[in-house]
Amino acid sequence: MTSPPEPIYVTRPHLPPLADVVKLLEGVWDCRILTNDGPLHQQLEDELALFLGVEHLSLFTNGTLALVVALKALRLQGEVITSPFSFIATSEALSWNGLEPMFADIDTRSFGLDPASIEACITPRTSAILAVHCYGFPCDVEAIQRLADDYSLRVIYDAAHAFAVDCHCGSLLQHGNLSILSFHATKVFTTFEGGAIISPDAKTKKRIDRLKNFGFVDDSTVAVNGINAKMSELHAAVGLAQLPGIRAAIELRRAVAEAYLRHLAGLEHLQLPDFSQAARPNYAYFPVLIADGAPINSDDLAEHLRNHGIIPRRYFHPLIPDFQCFRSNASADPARYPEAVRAARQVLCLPIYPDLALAQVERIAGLIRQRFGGIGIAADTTCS
Ligand code: T4K
Repeated sequence: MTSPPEPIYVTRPHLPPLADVVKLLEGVWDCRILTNDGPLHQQLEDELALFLGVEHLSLFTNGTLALVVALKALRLQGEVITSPFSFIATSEALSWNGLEPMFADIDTRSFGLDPASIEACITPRTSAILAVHCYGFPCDVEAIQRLADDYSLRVIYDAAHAFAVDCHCGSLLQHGNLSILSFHATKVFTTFEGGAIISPDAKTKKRIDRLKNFGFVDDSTVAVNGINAKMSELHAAVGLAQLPGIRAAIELRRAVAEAYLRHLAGLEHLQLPDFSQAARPNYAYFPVLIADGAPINSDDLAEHLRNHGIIPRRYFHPLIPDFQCFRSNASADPARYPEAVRAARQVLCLPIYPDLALAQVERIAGLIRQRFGGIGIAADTTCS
């Protein structure tokens, strides 16, 4: 009897050769430095900064703690304008800092915050904008910076999805006061669990490095109420082994994305992602929007694909303000963010990862066409 084929999940980690990790771990076994700014941790910080085209990078246990510490480092108070269309960690990090999320609307091309909606949310209590480069698509960084300058606000980018993305003026991670990355198993670059903060200068990096190490300045001095959010040598080893192959892995992702775009082109009622928004995209996700007038909705399509062993995900449904812990928030009102509501209703993220076979992409696209009821080619429905 033949076993059923493996399901195709929304993502699958791209792992470095195990021998490369083991080689690095042999050094750890020799020197017995397991954590606390060990040699692999230092090496990964240096190599990642170089690779990403940034100057100051601090490694973290995960992206959520990086965000919690980034917000703490900026000494924010009051309200922070943020996106309802994100992973819940974005707003949870605000709550952990005693900050109140104020949900603004997004635009459904970039899936980032709409600057006009941000401006409408500003009150005397607003201290910052926490924007998300959702799916790795750049936010409107120039417009957001103009608002920050006009209203004296700080800007933090949740760039959990935006590893190695360039906008038209270089690394996307250079914008705002701080950016954070996630290196979770489901991300383009992974250390199993991990994350980072990108700082604009050495002084800020020093403060952040203290914050992630209990606030210690030296053995007997704690300068600030910190936390333990350090990355271990084991996780750093995985990152170091993965870095040499990451550009090739992103190229493989590109081939998958282009195959989807080709096979799904012209399908009426289906909005395809626009990767041209970034000068150098990372193809982290492949979100499609199913228009309200379509013969099926995103749940129907997800079910149809699941019946064929394909497991897409509705990132990000429910919206953050729909979760119990944010429902009583003053800005948790769908009338304030209609485009985010629409995106959450219509979105489906299709499987994308470096070793997804192009024949499988063609099969998934064929199943989608089939469920839409044939090949229905329309004149102008793709955005890429
Ligand atoms: N900000 C944003 C905008 C984020 O999206 C995230 C995380 C964060 C901040 C916080 O960063 P971290 O603290 O996580 O570093 C996943 C991830 O857990 C989460 O990291 C990610 N965003 C979010 C968008 O997605 P789930 O609940 O979808 O994960 P899970 O376990 O269902 O995985 C999805 C699929 O991936 C599985 O069906 C199979 C595959 N997979 C997953 C894991 C964990 C594997 O093949 N191997 C694995 O080890 O949340």
